[in-house]
This record gives sequence, structure tokens and C-alpha cells, in this order.
Amino acid sequence: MLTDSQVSFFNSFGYVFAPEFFSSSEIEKITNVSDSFMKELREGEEVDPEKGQSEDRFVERSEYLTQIVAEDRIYESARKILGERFLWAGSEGHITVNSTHQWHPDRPGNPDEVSYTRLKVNIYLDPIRSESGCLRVIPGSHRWPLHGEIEPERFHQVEDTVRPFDVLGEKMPSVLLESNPGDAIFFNQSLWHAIFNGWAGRRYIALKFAANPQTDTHLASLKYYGNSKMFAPDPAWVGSASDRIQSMVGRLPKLGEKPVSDFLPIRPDR
Ligand SMILES: O=C(O)CCC(=O)C(=O)O
Repeated sequence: MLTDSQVSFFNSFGYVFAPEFFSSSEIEKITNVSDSFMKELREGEEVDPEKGQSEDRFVERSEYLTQIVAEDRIYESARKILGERFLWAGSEGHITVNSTHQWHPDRPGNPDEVSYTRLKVNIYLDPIRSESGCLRVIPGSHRWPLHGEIEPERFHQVEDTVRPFDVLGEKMPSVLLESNPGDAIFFNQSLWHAIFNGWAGRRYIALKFAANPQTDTHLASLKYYGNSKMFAPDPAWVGSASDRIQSMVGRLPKLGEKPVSDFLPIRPDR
């Protein structure tokens, strides 16, 4: 699991790169399980390189991948970052088409909103380098004032250059997280991140978690960004015998019913 030093790094910079988080035999199994599940979901068809493939509730529907989430390394790392009573916010499996995904935070917002930590763990199943679509991050951009100084108002890079700096996306000061299968990238979803030089067929799994919501804004933000499925967890997890899985999903349906005041998120203008 992440060490205390790695968690401190995450808190200050908004991400932490965990090399060789999984052993080579584990990542081989994760990749095989993921590939065959993706294929099953495509009903055996080849991947359309124009469309790629994106699936949600990805790990929830696999016993092996569920076990990976519930064991110490992921679960305890998430707990160390998010604190007690953290929540499951879903998972994704991707075979990408995008060569570029310009600068954006997944959860932009005002200082109150971004102080609510949402965690994403990306596990890339292919080697990715600076010239082949590695994840780039701007350290510290999960917090104000930096968070709000990049592309103010629209919170997404739309043109070739990033406002208000007039700097090409690829030239933005950032850390390039070159990754090999077995590495894991933990990042705060309010962190500015991007992909350049990607290629169709890059595979990754994303695991999403959220701290226990403390304020109305937190819950409203969770509801706004978490799709409706988040509050109606996968039946396999609702009926899970694992205390850890139960602790992440058990409260979700009730939270989903809780009314929240009108919430005006900063909506990325793409
Ligand atoms: O690796 C990718 O293609 C997308 C990464 C990203 O933007 C994300 O996980 O939010």
C-alpha cells in the first residue's frame, strides 16, 4: 500500500506515481482478465479503432478485479488518502481512441468543491511514454489558487494553447508519468491532467473513490458528477460478503436519496 510519505506527496502535489504496485504475475492476470471481459462485452467483435471501447462498472463485474480493490494495497491506500467512511465512485475499463486529451481536471470547482477529495487510480496496461500518450499532470493544481488560474472560467483547454498563458498544451509545465504495466497512478480528480501523443488501443482501468461527503456542496457535487449508477451499486457488490466492499457501497443508496440544495458547479465549457 502507499506509504505515509507517498500520501503526503499526494496531498501536496495532487498525485502519486506508484511504481511496480502490482507484481508481474498480478498485472499479467489483471490484463488477461480485463482483455477477456472487454472482448465478452464486445460480444467477440474486434475493437473498432475509430470508436475504441469504454465500459463502466468494470471491476465490479469481475471477481478477480473486485478482489484487487478489496485487498490492502488499493483499499488501505484509498483509506489513507480519503479517511474513514470513504465511498466507491465507480470504475472504468478503456481501450482508447484519443491521441490527445487536452488539459482538464475531472472535478473542477471553487475552493470548497475542490477541497472535497475525489481519488482516481489509473492502471495502464501498456507501456506509455512521453511520445506515446503518458498521463501528464500539473503538480499542485488540485488546489486554489493554481487550480483556478489555468483556463479560468471554462476549466478545459479548448484551443492549441492554454489560456491565459498562450502556451502550447504540450509545453505546459508538467510532470510526465511514463508508466509500465504494474505501475499505478493515484491522482486527485481536481488535478489538471492531459494526454498528448496517444494512440488508439491504449488500455487502462480506472478506479474511483470519494471521501465521505461533509457538506451539502460535497454531496451535491458527488451527485452531479457521479452518474446515477453510482448510487445504485452493482448487485454483485451490494450482496458482497466483504466488509470492505460493503463499507464503500452500503451507504450509497441512502445518500442518493438525500436531498441537496441547488448546486451550481463550474461547468467545463468544451
Ligand atoms: O489516459 C487517458 O486516455 C485519459 C486519462 C484521463 O484523462 C483520466 O483518466 O481522467
